[in-house]
Amino acid sequence: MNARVHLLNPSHVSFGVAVITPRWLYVLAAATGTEWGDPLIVDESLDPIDTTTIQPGDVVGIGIHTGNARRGYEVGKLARERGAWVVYGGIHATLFPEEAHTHGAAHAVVKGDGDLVWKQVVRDCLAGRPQHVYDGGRVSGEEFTSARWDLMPQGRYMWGSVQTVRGCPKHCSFCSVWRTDGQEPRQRGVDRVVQEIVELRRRGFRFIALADDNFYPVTLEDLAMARRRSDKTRLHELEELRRERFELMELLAQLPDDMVFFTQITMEAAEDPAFLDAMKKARIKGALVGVESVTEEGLKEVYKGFNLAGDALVDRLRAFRHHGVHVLGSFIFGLPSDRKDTFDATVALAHKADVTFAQFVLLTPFPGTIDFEKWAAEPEHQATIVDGVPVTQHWLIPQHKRPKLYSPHPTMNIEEIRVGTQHAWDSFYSWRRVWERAKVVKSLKARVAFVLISKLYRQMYANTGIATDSARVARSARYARWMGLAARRLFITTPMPDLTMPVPRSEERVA
Ligand code: B12
Ligand code: SF4
Repeated sequence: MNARVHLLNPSHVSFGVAVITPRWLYVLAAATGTEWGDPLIVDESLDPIDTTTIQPGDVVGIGIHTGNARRGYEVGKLARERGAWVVYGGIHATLFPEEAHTHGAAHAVVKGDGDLVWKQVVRDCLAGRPQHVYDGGRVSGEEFTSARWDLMPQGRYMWGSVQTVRGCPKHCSFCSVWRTDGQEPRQRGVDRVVQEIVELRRRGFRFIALADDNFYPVTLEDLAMARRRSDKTRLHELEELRRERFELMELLAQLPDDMVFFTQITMEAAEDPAFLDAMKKARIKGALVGVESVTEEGLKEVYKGFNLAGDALVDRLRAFRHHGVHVLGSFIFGLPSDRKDTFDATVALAHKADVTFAQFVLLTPFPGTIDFEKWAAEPEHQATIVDGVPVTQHWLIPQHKRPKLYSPHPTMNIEEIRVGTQHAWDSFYSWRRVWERAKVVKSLKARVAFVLISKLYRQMYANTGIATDSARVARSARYARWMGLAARRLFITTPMPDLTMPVPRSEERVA
């Protein structure tokens, strides 16, 4: 039998359905080409892999981020035992290529973007001479590969995902994006973005996540600063990036009006009414906004001085809502300046600011970040061993034994922070508050859907993440699985196989 290519998204919990399509699987599937038949795609957040599908001589590509690296290494070793060529890629493999060799039995590791280099990697494996490490680099926006959506299983994902820009000009201390993906935004050609979205709508997807690091890469402040320079080259570059954003939103606005987009954006967009208006017209109805902390001290601690605190923060978040963009506020707990009342104060602010969804995450030193470098350099952390693994490689510790917080806090113990965080989730997603927030939609059916989605979000992201015992995690995964199966019907709609590409207004006029 001919060798096959497998692409595997590892996960230690499987929910049967998933909210957002892991985009890399379908991008790499396209990058594989058809020389070896269509690749076999396995997303373990849906179902665990059946390793008997892997035959000697097959190529198995495994994409890992820090959170699923351990599971990735487990399945990589199983695949190698079955005689396959094992290749790792993704952000974690980019940061630690040697680790994938020592812990994941890799034959090869790809650093950076897989779009252009992957086919060569497959060829080298099949010729029996893979390189130890490949450098896929940062491909330009024009070279991003469009995904093979025809390979997606039916009815398992609620949102399709399309990337419009990579990289972020900011430099938040807890985030690796600006260092791995760069600070120069790599914006993708508008037509190719829209082409993929049209294809997804043809297949019945009306909910699309614009899987960007930051959908607003050029702020009004950036433009003002560039204007003050005597050399206008940078200003013109930024103006062009901004123009393309508006062009994209203008095209999205012409797509069927049942479509809903969601993205990630910095709070500065709230000061740009023209941008928010364009988002509204484009039906970008939701955005994850990294609020992180509600105090100035907290914001300084994460190098996020461009965010606001207190009432000014409430005004900024409300501005999104006034323009019809619902905010998924992302908050971090465990910052040194947090106090016992921070949990309630954060939830109260989220309510006051009309935030529609919220997530409360514990400060985690993710590799590739400034926070991680400082934290891992401290001798006390280097000397801490959990389950035989140095805590500075916390991703290698079995999931249920991982510390919930990685640094001692000046005023609270770890249990207080964990319980406070759990309380914030419970309070924000209580039945009463969720039902209250559900008033943003009109019909009873839509309100019930809103409640279901809120509860599902909480089950998937809170209870499986910060719960302390594995029995509770397993129970939460079961609930999430059940709710997910019920919720997916709300997302997938009638396909529109004949949908055509929208035409830019300027071209319409020329015609
Ligand atoms: C969209 C997104 C999400 C979405 C959707 C996730 C999904 N199901 O796809 C949501 C909002 C749900 C999410 C959640 C989280 N995310 Co997220 N997310 C992203 C984001 C912005 C884009 C990911 C994406 O789709 N990119 C498009 C694809 C095409 O790019 P890619 O995945 O990088 O793949 C390319 C290369 O890496 C490489 N590659 C990838 N895999 C493989 C495999 C092989 C074999 C090869 C050869 C190459 C290869 O080739 C691909 C094409 O070029 C990234 C930022 C980023 N720039 O990656 C963060 C990012 C991946 N997320 C991150 C984090 C921390 C999280 C959360 C833990 C946040 C939280 N605290 O809750 C959760 C974890 C969820 C989970 N359990 O997986 C971090 C990961 C850091 C790390 N060191 O692991 C990132 C990098 C952002 C950051 N702030 O640093 N996320
Ligand atoms: S957290 Fe957001 S704004 Fe900050 S660097 Fe990362 S992607 Fe950019």
